[in-house]
Amino acid sequence: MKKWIYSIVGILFGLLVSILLFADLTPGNKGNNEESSSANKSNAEKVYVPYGKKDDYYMFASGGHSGQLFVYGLPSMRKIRTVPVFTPDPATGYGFDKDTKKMLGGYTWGDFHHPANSETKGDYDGKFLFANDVGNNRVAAVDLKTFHTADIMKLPNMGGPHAGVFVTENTEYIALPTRFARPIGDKYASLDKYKEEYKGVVSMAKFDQKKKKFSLDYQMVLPPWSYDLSDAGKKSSSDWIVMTTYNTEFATTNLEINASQKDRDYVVMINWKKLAQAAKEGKGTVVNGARMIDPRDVKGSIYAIPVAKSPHGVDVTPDGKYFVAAGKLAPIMTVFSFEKAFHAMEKNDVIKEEFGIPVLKYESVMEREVDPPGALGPLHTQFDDKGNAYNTMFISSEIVKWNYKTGKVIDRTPTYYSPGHASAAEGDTVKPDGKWIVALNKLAKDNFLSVGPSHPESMDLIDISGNKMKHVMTAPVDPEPHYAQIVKADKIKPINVYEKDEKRPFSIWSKKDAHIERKGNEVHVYGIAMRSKYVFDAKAKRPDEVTVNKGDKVFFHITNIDLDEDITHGFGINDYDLNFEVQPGQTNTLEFVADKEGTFPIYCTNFCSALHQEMSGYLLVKP
Ligand code: K7E
Ligand code: CUA
Repeated sequence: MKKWIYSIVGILFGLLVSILLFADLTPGNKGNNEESSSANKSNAEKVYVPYGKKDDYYMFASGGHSGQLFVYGLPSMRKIRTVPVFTPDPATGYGFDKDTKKMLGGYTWGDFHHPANSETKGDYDGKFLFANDVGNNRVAAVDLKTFHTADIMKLPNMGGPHAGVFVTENTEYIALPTRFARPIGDKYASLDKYKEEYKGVVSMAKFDQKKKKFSLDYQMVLPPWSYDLSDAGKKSSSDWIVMTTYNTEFATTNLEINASQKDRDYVVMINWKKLAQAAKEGKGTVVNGARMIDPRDVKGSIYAIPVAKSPHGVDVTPDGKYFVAAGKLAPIMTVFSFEKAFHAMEKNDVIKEEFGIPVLKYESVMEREVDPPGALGPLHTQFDDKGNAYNTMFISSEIVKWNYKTGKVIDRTPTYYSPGHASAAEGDTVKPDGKWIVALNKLAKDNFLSVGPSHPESMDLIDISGNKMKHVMTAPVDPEPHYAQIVKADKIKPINVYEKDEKRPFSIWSKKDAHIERKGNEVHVYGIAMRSKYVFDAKAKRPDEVTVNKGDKVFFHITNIDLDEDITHGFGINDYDLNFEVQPGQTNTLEFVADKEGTFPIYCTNFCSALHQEMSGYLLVKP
């Protein structure tokens, strides 16, 4: 496209932004939402899951700046669980008990953007879910057997791993590209030195599924551009990752204007396998314990392709043959061909170098541009099983369905309102289901009963099984489900209880083994929780009493010996600001200093039986 087209598009875009920003979007303006009562009835039937039946899908939605993971059932859209990941959760004691407190590393906030399920051969395998923390540079793994966070790793040298998480085809790597450029090694550098000293970094983490432990294999050092949500190749393109960039202007202030100057930014193609090999051979340098490789030093490992102005997400098609970049500021979707890109690399069809990165000729890699009239602000792309793509349009508040092989626009449906991501059932796999798509909207406006100046976010459930999309329902959701993945329910196989393991450190499995050990000023309580009592010291006059001296370091090692599904016991200490839980068959430790003298009731905080109220004890702290 020519420059003048972009200028016209830019003006139209500006106009529409103002119209949409100041428009009063009352229910009367909801376009085609005046459905007949029979359509409403059939919509209601689609989402009704009668008692005794269960939902067909899990939807794993990131909790945005709550730092947590939200689990929904689909199609009912019922919220089933909040799984704490990056932020303490007093209700379950996450971040209170010893192990999870250590795992959180003192952080009380996280910003979780993009969930990614572990994959085998490009298909969700139902084992783990990975999470990124844009706020404090961390990556987490949630074990889908227990729905507990299994490990968290801090990522050095990063400025907000916003553009991940995504996994390679067999979860060889969990990729986390940065959003903000920063000087490497947590150093000070003036913003005047942005171009020289600041870097964009991609962390390539590995996760050992047996040990449930992360390790940082290597990091890529890239120009200080900003990167948005990226994707890994599939099948014939599985060695590559693709990332969109913005701020190739190197703006350091007022990015709104300064990072939107150029007509073109880039999609970056990186061969992660070549770089992994280079890392293995010890190439690059080690900074903050991380091996850092500059792809420019590894021949043929990095290319850039021009793409329309400030693109947002880039997504690889299920067949692995194409990648689609969404335009954001130039309202087009651009389909690129991997095959053409490989061919252009072979022929060295390079127009210039940018920051030492060879730039492939746009026309040699581009397959087609799709430009639905009036559709504005394309952000992300999802897919179905019939070769169709679905794009969220943030500004025109809709989803556009189009065929990525022909470019033909097939259907459009409004969303309420302003979708960021959408998530299609099995949408990031090699085999999407083509049944549902959920638009994750940033604004709910007038959708629900008002709760004051700030509203929840909203999500639209849309039936995509037919040729035409059918908007089925809208539901409120806690801020902010940024992205979600929808996984077939039968792929997820959670356990019912933690297995009894007599060798587990600090566990005891019988009432009579409950005892207290004192070592200097450390008091270790080896106790049990069961319906409906605690036993801390089997031989004591009052087995549910613990007496310590002020200043003692106290450890409550509690095992829940009720090996019965759903019988979780809580453990709260009145006036000590402490609470944690033990799930069936679990052992957890609470560690604290008894710095307050007095008499403190202990009680079970999680309703567990008719005698739950009686499940209590005392902590006595002597002066
Ligand atoms: Cu998920 Cu830019 Cu945060 Cu889009 S990325 S909305
Ligand atoms: Cu145990 Cu309530």
